[in-house]
Amino acid sequence: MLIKIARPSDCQASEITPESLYLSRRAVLGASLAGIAAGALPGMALGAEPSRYADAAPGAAPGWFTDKLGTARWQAITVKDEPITPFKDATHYNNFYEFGTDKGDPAANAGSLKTEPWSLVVDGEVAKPGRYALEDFVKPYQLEERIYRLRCVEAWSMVIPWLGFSLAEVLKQVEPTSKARYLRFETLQDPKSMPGQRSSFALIDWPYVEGLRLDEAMNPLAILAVGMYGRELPNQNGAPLRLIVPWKYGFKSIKSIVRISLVAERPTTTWESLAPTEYGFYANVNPTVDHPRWTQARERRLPSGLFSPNVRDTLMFNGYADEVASLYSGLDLRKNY
Ligand SMILES: Nc1nc2c(c(=O)[nH]1)N[C@H]1C(S)=C(S)[C@@H](COP(=O)(O)O)O[C@H]1N2
Ligand SMILES: [Mo]
Repeated sequence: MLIKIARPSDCQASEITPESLYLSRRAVLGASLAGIAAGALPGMALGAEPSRYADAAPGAAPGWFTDKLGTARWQAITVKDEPITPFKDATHYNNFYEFGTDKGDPAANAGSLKTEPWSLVVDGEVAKPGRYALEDFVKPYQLEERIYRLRCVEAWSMVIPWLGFSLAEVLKQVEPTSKARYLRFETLQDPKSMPGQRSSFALIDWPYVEGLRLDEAMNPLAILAVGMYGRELPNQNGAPLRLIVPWKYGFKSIKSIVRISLVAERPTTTWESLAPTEYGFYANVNPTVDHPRWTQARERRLPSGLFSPNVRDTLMFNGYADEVASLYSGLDLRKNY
């Protein structure tokens, strides 16, 4: 059941909490959000290399990551004149429903996620399917720093320095067949370490699934990230491997990926299947197509507070129109939101 609320006239945090609001209204049907286990803070061990970002907590990177960092291309893509969001905000204001629906839940609970060893399956319509240990999967690719805007469908945004590699390069290696038209990504399903998957009111049909058209996935902006702020990904940000598609709303950027399948049909994705009138398959950032419950014309850039809300205009394709608009020529973006 969808509960409609009055459309706010501007971006106010108190009114715009769509994904979590949607869930918490459902949760009212039950008692409280039970089953959320406390965990240690992830990735806070000592002894790692000092980060290039002074405010970033050092991680406890696995050896393969530290090796890759040595040959990383720093600032391969950057955002001009927009400061990078403080590490603290990027790691303590998260959406990762496997660990709870409040913004602070992932940081508090994701310590239980075991990211080593990690294996990844690539299958479906590819000439070279395989199951890889993460370090073997990552080995062939050039690590690059990509400083991108991240725009959540909830109308807040950040600027985050990711470390990752080109998804197009991965596709070249696995060789999609002529039948492959879409990618389907799947997050880990492990109720033992993911309290959100144990919650009896969770309406998400786990595992979390996302998808892209093959030509979108081939766009040079699309990356698989293994790090941020000069270090490995903190668990709450989707360790050890996540998708980043900066011209789309944040929910497309699926975390903690265990499977990538090349498929002929458009995959059924998590938020689209939950509320198809609110969250589309494309989910391209578009200030001219409002969410049914709030405007998408503006966004709160974090850090954002009561006295300095830091509201700015949302840009078409999140500011990446030059790079991606041609993917959608001839497509009605009002219908294909
Ligand atoms: N598996 C999984 N991936 C996910 C989500 C989630 O709940 N589960 N939330 C999405 C949403 S709504 C956003 S805005 C981004 C947030 O990424 P960040 O926490 O690193 O900023 O992750 C996306 N990826
Ligand atoms: Mo989001």
